[in-house]
Parts: sequence; C-alpha cells; structure tokens
Amino acid sequence: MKKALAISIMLMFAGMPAKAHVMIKSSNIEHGGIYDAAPKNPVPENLEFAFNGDVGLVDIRLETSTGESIELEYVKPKEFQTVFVIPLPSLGSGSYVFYWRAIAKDGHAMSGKIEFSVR
Ligand SMILES: [Cu+2]
Repeated sequence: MKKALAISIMLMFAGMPAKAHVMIKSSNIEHGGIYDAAPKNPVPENLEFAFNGDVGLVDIRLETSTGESIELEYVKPKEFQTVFVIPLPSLGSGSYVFYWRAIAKDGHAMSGKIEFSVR
C-alpha cells in the first residue's frame, strides 16, 4: 500500500513537466535581429510570435530605443490564442523594442521583449 502511494506520488511529479507554464515558443523576429532598410533583408511585414499554449494578450508596445512609442494597427483578440500576428508599420533605420505581456489560462502572467534593429 505504501509502495503504491510512493509510486503514484512519483508519477505525479513525473507528470509535472507536461503541465509546465505556458511560455513564448517562437518569434519570426528574433531578439537581437538585424535588418536592412534595403530590400535585401527587410523587416518582416508582420511580427509573428507564438506560445506553447493559449494565452490572453494583455498588452503590446513598440518603442524606439529612446522610448518613443510607435503606433500599431492591431486590435488585441479577446480570446485566448497561441499565435499572434502584429502588422508592423514601415520602420526606418534605428533600434526598436517590442514589449509584450500575456496571461495564461492558469492565471500566470508573463512578459518579454524583443529588441531588433534596422540599419
Ligand atoms: Cu502556470
């Protein structure tokens, strides 16, 4: 009986990674990404980022390196979803920071930033 309990507790812990917190999984613009104003290596038209589970997007912000806010034509979805596609305005030479905040279905808040530059 005791052994069965120990095993079931072990299985419980073994099962935990599968229930790990939702995290950002990928982004087409990498943190530290460098693009060219020339058409050879342009900034993608959309910033597309994905999580490994559904999240509610709480806030997004695009700023220049000096903290100037850049307007985004994007309406945050009310539903929880995994992939977000944010249309980007045309960006001149400079450094940019994209900030995001999201909340998982289990209530966990998460946030991050993606810095990239155009030369
Ligand atoms: Cu969590």
